[in-house]
Amino acid sequence: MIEQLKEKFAAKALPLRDEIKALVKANGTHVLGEYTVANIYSGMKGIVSMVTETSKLDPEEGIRFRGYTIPELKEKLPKAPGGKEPLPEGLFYLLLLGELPSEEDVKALSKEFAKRGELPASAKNALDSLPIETHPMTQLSIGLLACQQDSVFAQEYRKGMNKKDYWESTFEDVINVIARMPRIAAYIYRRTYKNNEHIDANPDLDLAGNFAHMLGYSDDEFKSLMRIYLTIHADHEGGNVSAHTTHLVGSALSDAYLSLSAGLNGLAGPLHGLANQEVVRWIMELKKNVGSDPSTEDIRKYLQKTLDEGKVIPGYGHAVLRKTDPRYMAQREFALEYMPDDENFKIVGKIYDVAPDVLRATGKVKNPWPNVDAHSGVLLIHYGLVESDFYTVLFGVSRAIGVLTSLLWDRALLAPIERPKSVTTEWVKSQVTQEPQLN
Ligand code: HAX
Repeated sequence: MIEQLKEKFAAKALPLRDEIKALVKANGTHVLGEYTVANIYSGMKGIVSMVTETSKLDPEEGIRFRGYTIPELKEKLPKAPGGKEPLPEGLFYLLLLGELPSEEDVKALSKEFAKRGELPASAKNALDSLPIETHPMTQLSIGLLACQQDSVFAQEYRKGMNKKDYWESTFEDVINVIARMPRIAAYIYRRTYKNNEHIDANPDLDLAGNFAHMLGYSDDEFKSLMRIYLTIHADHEGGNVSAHTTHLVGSALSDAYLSLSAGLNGLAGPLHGLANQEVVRWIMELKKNVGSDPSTEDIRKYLQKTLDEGKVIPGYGHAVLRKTDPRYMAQREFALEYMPDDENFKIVGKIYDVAPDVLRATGKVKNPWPNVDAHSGVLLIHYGLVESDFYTVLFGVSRAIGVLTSLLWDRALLAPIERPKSVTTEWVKSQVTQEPQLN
């Protein structure tokens, strides 16, 4: 199956390489936009500066994966027998080829991931050598790097491969890394929180089901949660920190292991993926202060206190989105179906009732609505996964699917090394024409 997938990918990606060449030749001077002094001092937001084929984010509507919204994915992607949630293998197929997979395609992918997931001893040894209090995201990055000696791309590059063939060895790396990420993550979870008692993979399960199993959760609902979780966190177009970092590092022809590890280090920041951990810590602090059934007024005061202390409200705001994140809504729907009376879910709902007003009142927050991270933690707690320091690792396992698919497209399209121009403030000042001051 994997050979067929490779052929299908080549049939889609390689002609696009020539198309892009022709597009740039014919339209290379076409102006797409302008940027301002404010743009370069605000994290380059709003500057169109890169191409990502797999997904696109609209500020009002949210993410579309190859043109499909999350509700459409839930309807159209294959599911596990008896399950309602899409399988992340299906999303990988969609991101890779731009077309929906059949049940058979997804089953074959599940098998392939199960076959390729085995970790080298180097990864387990590297993880075992770390102090147990090492943050799970640091462990994830190190565990992945400790597999890097297996990179097919790095080995072929050393032998002197033709640049036209870069994508083929990257294809192997991408499948291998996606297969290994849940195993690295489960290894970290069991060594850190479960007395180093590991659980063997079950090759008959799908990627997310097997992940739940290796973490030590046999509940079918938890498996469903992992399936939707790994699907919706996978991709969010190219400019977010984890995707952009993976792409940037990959542009130096660093292999998939090195590039993703760098991306994961970005995901580990509290303004990005670590926000899911921070949200739960914030909710637990709130409960400690005002009890487990806080009123909306209690919550309003606690939100204000957080802002007054010069901190951010985790799980709220976004650099691009200007509406409630559809990934938040997908998780809310899951909660409404499976755990409507959960105490923490109710608190998340109450925060949603008041936080946007509190944030709007600051007069500066551009998006007062919740993002993906506002919701994920309480779902995990419900099923007993209470170790919040581990939450961003789950995000990382999912994010690998999106950013590595993009890395593969970069290789196929022969994306160049990325090297934006930087300037000094002295230079900016010299460019700004000062109006004569009137006295
Ligand atoms: N709480 C308090 N202040 C906030 C805020 C929030 N949730 N969101 C934005 N602001 C503040 C900014 O810190 C900034 O303040 P200063 O002018 O004093 O620097 C101001 O409002 C304007 O910021 P913005 O333009 O609205 O937002 P940015 O694009 O700069 O930042 C962030 C986007 C997501 C980083 C921001 O909203 C934030 O810090 N949110 C909380 C952390 C979080 O939830 N991160 C996860 C985001 C989604 C994601 O990547 N998931 O992985």
